[in-house]
Amino acid sequence: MNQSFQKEIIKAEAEKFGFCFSGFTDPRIPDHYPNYLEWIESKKYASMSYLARTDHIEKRRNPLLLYSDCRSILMLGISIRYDFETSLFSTASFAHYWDYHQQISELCSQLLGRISNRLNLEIHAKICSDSSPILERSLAVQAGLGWIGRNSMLIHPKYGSTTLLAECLLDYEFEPDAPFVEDRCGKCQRCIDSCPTGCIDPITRTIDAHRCISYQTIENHGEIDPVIATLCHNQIFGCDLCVKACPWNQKNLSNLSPLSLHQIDIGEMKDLEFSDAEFKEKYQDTPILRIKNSGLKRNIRNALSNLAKDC
Ligand code: B12
Repeated sequence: MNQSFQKEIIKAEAEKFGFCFSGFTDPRIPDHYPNYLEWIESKKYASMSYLARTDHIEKRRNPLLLYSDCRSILMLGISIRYDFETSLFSTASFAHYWDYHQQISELCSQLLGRISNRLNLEIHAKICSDSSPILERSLAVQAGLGWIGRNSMLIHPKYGSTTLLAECLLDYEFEPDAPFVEDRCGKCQRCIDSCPTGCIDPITRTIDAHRCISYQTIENHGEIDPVIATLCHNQIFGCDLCVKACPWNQKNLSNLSPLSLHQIDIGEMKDLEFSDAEFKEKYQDTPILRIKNSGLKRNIRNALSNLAKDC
């Protein structure tokens, strides 16, 4: 069986597992690694100091340090909805699913088992999805899956940027796909206009985490700067404003591939009285667990105070 036929089989199988797009790249120094270094040097990572750790920086430059047997990389995308009803509070789309890290990793290992069977090859892999020091968006561009929008999201021409990325570092060499070279943002500035804190730098296509609502409500474990806190309005976990504003996400959601991530009903989150044990019980295996009881309470109080100002 020739390589391109094998790759077609893998892509078709990936689709059956719910991945809406897939492509191949190789473990060379990522084409846009210098952009990462520039971002780190300009300290836009705020308190996420793990991003600037020397060993992490090295791994981002050289995927072989993550998995020394890696010969090629299968990049995958899975679409998530963004049309969840906003109740009193607003939460990022991915919070409406059980922890995606676990779900995607499980789907990837099932997919790899299926591929090994169909191709009659024993393929070993390291699976990553937002869990490892690897430049996921850069690799996705390299694998031909889309371009980087002004808001720094990977935008796929059909599925937009309401997607999560994953990659399987394979110990088998598949020929890389051609990179995506176009920039289809044109003159559009809608993501920039949509961001209340102005955290998007349209020139470098990066985010200044200090001012990003997603960072403030999920990754900042301390106090939120009072000016930014007001701009967070009713957002209590993550932010999709720049994603929702993007014209590439305005298509009919029924066009999307069958979703394979399991949703949860998070309900109205008025958990101000919760003990740590109650919080843990309610949010076990959900993305919300990351911000702990104290983080959720901080965000709810902030949102209530902002909503009160509206009245
Ligand atoms: C740290 C982090 C954050 C930080 C910082 C975000 C940022 N934009 O840098 C915070 C907490 C703010 C965050 C927020 C969100 N995140 Co986040 N995050 C990450 C993480 C762990 C690292 C990103 C990083 O390295 N940033 C530094 C910048 C410089 O690197 P970069 O974004 O990868 O950018 C590269 C490309 O732009 C590339 N590049 C490639 N081609 C080109 C072309 C040109 C012209 C240019 C200029 C650049 C360029 O150069 C850069 C360096 O290689 C990744 C997972 C991972 N391991 O990659 C997820 C990841 C980027 N996040 C993701 C998601 C879903 C989100 C949120 C939507 C969650 C939410 N709803 O709240 C928001 C979106 C905010 C935004 N507009 O980016 C997804 C993005 C999927 C996608 N389709 O793009 C990822 C890939 C996780 C995943 N596995 O799905 N995130």
